[in-house]
Amino acid sequence: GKVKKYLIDKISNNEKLHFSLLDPYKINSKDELKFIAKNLYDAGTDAFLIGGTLGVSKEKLDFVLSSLDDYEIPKIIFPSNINLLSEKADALLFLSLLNSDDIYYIIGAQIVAAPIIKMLQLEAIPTAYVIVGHGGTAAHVGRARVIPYDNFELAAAYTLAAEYLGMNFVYLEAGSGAPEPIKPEMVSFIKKTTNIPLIIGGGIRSTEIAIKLAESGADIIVTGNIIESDVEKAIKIIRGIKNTKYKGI
Ligand code: 1GP
Repeated sequence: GKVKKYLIDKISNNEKLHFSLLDPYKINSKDELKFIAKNLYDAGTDAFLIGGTLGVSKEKLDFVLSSLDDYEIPKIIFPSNINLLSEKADALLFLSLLNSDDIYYIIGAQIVAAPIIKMLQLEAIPTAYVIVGHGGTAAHVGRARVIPYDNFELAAAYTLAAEYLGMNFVYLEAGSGAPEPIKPEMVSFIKKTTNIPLIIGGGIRSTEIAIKLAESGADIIVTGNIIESDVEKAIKIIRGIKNTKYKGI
């Protein structure tokens, strides 16, 4: 568990982490990718997360992974299905979509993927995936029974269940491009109930909201769309959360 250790060590050190989500379907050229990746790396992003729900072929995935070889941070696959597996990654979030109505996304895809992951010698990081609010394409495809933005108790119950199931992380997702991110108040409510590290993503477009989420207890902030549309904004988000500590608010 090299990558898991790298992440947990930083979190235990009270550091706030940032994941740069790159969607291979949305990346058009190697030059564009190199420009974005260098900027994010220099700003201090902690890992590249590679994934997307639609249009990701093995070729596109491998193209993105091999273009990131120059950087000394982990390349972690964020799989939407079993087509997102590659030996070129350092690890993958081994996700179970806990609030899916379809058993395939809870344990079906996982049993098909597990022997392949072993064969590829990929590090699998047990992660509960829980979709909140807007949900976006991930909720539609994953048949998620989304948790309303203001149902903090329900989100906390899922998170606690994930902790008792032995997951290492909980990824609370509002959906890529969501009009509203997860509320900082929800994160803070959950943080008071459980100890499990929280990954928060979906619809995070401003430094202010990223900082609020980190102060409320988000351990890892994920940004995707903003990286491709405005890398300068993504850089500000990274720098902003790096100066932030959990305030217990
Ligand atoms: C999606 O949480 C991520 O899975 C990132 O969302 O693209 O809205 O930043 P955005």
